Amino acid sequence: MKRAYEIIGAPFGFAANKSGSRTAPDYLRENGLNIKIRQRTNEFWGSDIEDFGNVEVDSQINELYKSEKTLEAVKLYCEKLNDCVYNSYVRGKTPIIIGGDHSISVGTVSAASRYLKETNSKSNLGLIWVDAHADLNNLENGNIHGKSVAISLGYVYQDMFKLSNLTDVIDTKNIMYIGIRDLMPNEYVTIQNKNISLYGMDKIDKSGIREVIKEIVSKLEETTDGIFLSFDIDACDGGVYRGCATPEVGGLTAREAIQIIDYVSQSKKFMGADIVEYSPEDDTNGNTNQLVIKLIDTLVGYRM
Ligand code: 5AB
Ligand code: MN
Ligand code: MN
Ligand code: MN
Repeated sequence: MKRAYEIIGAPFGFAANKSGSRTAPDYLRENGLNIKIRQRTNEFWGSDIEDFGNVEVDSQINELYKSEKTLEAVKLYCEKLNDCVYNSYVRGKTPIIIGGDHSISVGTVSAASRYLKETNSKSNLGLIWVDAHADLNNLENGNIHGKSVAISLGYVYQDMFKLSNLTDVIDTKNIMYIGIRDLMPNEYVTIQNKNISLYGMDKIDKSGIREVIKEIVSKLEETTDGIFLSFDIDACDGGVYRGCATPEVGGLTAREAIQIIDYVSQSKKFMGADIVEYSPEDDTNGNTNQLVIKLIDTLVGYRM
């Protein structure tokens, strides 16, 4: 399917235990992204692609962080990102957002939902969350990048978020988790109580990734109006791909990750994706850089 992709950098890294992901968008542009995307996709593979540039962390957001108001910083940044991604949809683009830590998905997921609401009168967004973690922590303490899904659902920080368009943007029945292998007890309880679909590594071991992703996409194609993919690099095997804040051994292989992206991005309901948590400074052997470039190439239609 031919699409007009728009790459949007989201260099926000204040919400993780380590802030290495803040440099990822610019680092990737200088290390593999530009040349590959321009040459392969534009001229040969037929899809259009443009680099929008970054949604910058401005001085006001920086100040909030410095005065220990990280949650306020996340909110302000995600409001900015929401507007940018929403406008990308209005221009007819398929946005591909490069994080930043996973808190930026509060901005991207809400933007996809907002666009669906405005075009279909209701928002019935499907969300595929590929991650070692569920990011569903609903406790007030702890790193905010571990709570993005909880914020999108309106399960935490309601005082702060309820008047914004960032929260209450997705239904639990439309969330599909892939690759999860490190759940907190409160996340486990929420997943059980709300009956959220979870395809952990054990399921992938048993059925194979092709079956898993086919099942997920066909369910969401039937029941939702659009599919957004949120891909945390720590979903991939942390024994091999060390370039993120929280590497976890026993995750996806490169081929499994590529297959997920390849399959999802060919769905007619695919609305775009974010790729988050890549941390160049933790990527001492460059493996993760190569993987991320490959994943972005796959997203924008470079196929083998
Ligand atoms: B990520 C953990 N649940 O809250 C926590 O990388 C990990 O966006 C969060 O998935 C990881 O600290 C957040 C143990
Ligand atoms: Mn995550
Ligand atoms: Mn994670
Ligand atoms: Mn992570």
